Amino acid sequence: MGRVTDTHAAPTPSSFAEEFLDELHFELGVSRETASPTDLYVALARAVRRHLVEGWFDTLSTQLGGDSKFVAYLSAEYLLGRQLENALLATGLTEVARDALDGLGLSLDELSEQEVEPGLGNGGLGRLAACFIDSLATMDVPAVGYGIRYEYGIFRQTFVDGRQVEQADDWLALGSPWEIPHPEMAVTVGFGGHTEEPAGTGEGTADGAPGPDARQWVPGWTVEAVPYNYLVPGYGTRNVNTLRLWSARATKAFNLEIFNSGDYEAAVRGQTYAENISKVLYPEDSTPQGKELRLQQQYFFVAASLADTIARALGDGDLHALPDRVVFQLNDTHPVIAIPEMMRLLVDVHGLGWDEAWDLTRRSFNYTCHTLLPEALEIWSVDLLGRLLPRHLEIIYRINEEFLASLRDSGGNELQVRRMSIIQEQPERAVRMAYLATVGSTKVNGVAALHSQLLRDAVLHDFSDLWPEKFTNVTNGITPRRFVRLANPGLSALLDETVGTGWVKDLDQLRGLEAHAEDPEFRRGFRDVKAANKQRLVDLLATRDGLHLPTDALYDVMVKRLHEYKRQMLKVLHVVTLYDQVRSGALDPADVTPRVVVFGAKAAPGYRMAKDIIALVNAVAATIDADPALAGRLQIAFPANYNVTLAEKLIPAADLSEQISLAGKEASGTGNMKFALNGALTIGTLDGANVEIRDLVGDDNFFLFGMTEPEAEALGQAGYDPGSFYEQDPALKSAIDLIASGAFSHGDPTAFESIVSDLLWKDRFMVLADYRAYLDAQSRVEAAYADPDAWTRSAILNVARSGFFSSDRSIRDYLDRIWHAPAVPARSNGLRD
Ligand code: TH1
Repeated sequence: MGRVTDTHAAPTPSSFAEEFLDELHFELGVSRETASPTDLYVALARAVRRHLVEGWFDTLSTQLGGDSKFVAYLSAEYLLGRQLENALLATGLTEVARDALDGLGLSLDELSEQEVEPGLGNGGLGRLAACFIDSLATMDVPAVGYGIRYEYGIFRQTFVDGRQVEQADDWLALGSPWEIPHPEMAVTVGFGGHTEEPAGTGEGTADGAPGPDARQWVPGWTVEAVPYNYLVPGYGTRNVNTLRLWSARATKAFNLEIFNSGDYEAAVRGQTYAENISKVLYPEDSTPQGKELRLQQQYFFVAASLADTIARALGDGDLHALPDRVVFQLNDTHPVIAIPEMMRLLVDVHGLGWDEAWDLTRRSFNYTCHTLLPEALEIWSVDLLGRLLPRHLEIIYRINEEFLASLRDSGGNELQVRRMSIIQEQPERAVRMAYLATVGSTKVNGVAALHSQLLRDAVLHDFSDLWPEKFTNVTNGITPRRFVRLANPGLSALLDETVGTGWVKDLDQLRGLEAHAEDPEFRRGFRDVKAANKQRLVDLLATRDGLHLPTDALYDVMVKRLHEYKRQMLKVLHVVTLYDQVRSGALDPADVTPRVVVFGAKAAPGYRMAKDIIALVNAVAATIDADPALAGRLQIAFPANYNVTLAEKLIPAADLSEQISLAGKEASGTGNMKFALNGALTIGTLDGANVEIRDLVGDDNFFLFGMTEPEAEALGQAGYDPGSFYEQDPALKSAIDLIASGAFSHGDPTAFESIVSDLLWKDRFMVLADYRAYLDAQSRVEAAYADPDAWTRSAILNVARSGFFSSDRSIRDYLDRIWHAPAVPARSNGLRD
């Protein structure tokens, strides 16, 4: 027997050190002396991964052995963050690994820093998917996450003269120890071509005849989808679930004939085209890029995942059992092409009749909508769809025909029929993917209470009238493992001491903290944790970004994608106003609460206004820094390349959480939850999940401001005139004038003209209308912060009352309201028994 790890015995530092060196020597082929830091990290990751495999096998055999139902989560994005520390936490090996490495003269913390996070998502939607698969694994729910293994994830952001510059995220360059590729299990995915009458000898029905509704799709070209498995360990359970990401590979590696003829370029051209499909994540947040490649990506991963799912759920079993064996969750509209794909599989490939296939499909799918912005609702032109997926377009037409006929039958008028058609006619014929998802699903959910209500009342109003029982809400959540236990070890230790360790799996236990909010000793401990987290952040930003920041200041943090609806501009106007007032002598610098305003934000590369706002933030930061007037009292820190890794350091250090979107625009937000759970107070509008946060933590512990959704809606209807707000508020006028004067652009008044004129003439997200209320709320923040005891009490209550925002609770809601898939704890099967 070779040097097989005996995972039955609990690992010790010395056995773990041996495994680590095994990996380094025999798998990576480097010696301890010549190993680079990356080598050491990779060897460590692989040594840890060994301890997940047995639980993974047990999980697979338990789940596949019985007749349990499983959740297939279809998502174009998974924003995973670093894997090593999470795997150590799940396996309980953190201290063993630390000691083992110490013994070798190495540092666990230093090696952890080598890991490049897999940034396979843009923002909240992708991070939500990552939190959900963590909770599913922790709760022993049979589940597979399906997605795309982008070769390049979300771009790396740098600043050049304060402007965003994007660099490719080659996260795979130094190896990827967490994935297990299975090229032998590749699935062929077709594109293009045409449809025709089926031949009588297809796979078809049992007797080989095609079903009555079948057509034959003859694709014009194909690619292979190669699965890469990622292990998703549950916390405090044997269960290890699977995340299966697909990578595109050319069907014929290259055309040997052409290659031999000497035309090397032509030989690889086809390969390059095919493999481009999983090359890069679309760096758009909230707005879909209407690009052919994006549709290719969507169909690519969906087709592979459905083939995989059906094989897994049914084997050779009965297709009619499908809805009892698997439930698909569509993460926004990106995977909605799965609905016609399922119909194609059932009708064309398996020979079922249309009605039966439609019934099975509808019973198997559910759809989560994550937005309200009209520009974010995906549509695909009939032209493009017909070219890329001709059979799917035929199926969509028939779904629509039957749906519209049923509407007419039940007395729907022609106007209503047109409004609800899955096919829009103007300005071009196109498929409305959200409508297709709604018609083809059992349940449709929004991601926060307000959002779900607005879906019913506005975006999908007709559908909710027709099928009220179809609509439900599942408020988003975040995993306490990553966002408290790992990100905030100081707070975690305090929680363990105070309420026991059960909170990590049962976040409602944080309620037990309330009793301690008045205890001076506990408050001191809590404040010490916050201070230590600030120190940790200050140290990090000094080495990472060369920033010099004080620790004894209010940390006011706004981190999220840069988007006008999120209103980073409102925060900028607040800072500019303070600066302006000090400069003009209206405000004594001694009266300014020492404050560090932290921004973190990536802008979509093609989003001009967002990039201009980034440049403005950096310009204001530099100007304030260079001016002695505010020295040590007000500073902006804008570290580049905000990502999950940085979030884990920033959020625990925050005092104030900025959640200031225009009411009715942010579907949920999830950063808002992370801050509250880490003891920051929120300044926010009644938008998304802010509403629920405020309800839970209490009005006294939340700085509310701004218009409500109906008020904003009414103002828009009445004809919003931002100029009138500018004219009527001298502080606002002066702040905008200061930007327009070139004060932040070396005297160049044109630098931020686009921002200024947009604010004055358009201001789609009503920044100016909420400015005064926001400044007043910031004054309340300052007053509250001046009383450290009261502030700490509020912060403690934020933590104590945020248990609801665990993604475990979200998953419980999905299970109860939508999935009805019972937990199945993995049984030990004994890898080597
Ligand atoms: C985000 C929402 O903006 C955010 O409010 C929510 O908390 C999060 O999803 C999770 O539910 C969205 N991200 C995207 C990304 C794309 C398209 C639509 C949305 S909505 C590409």
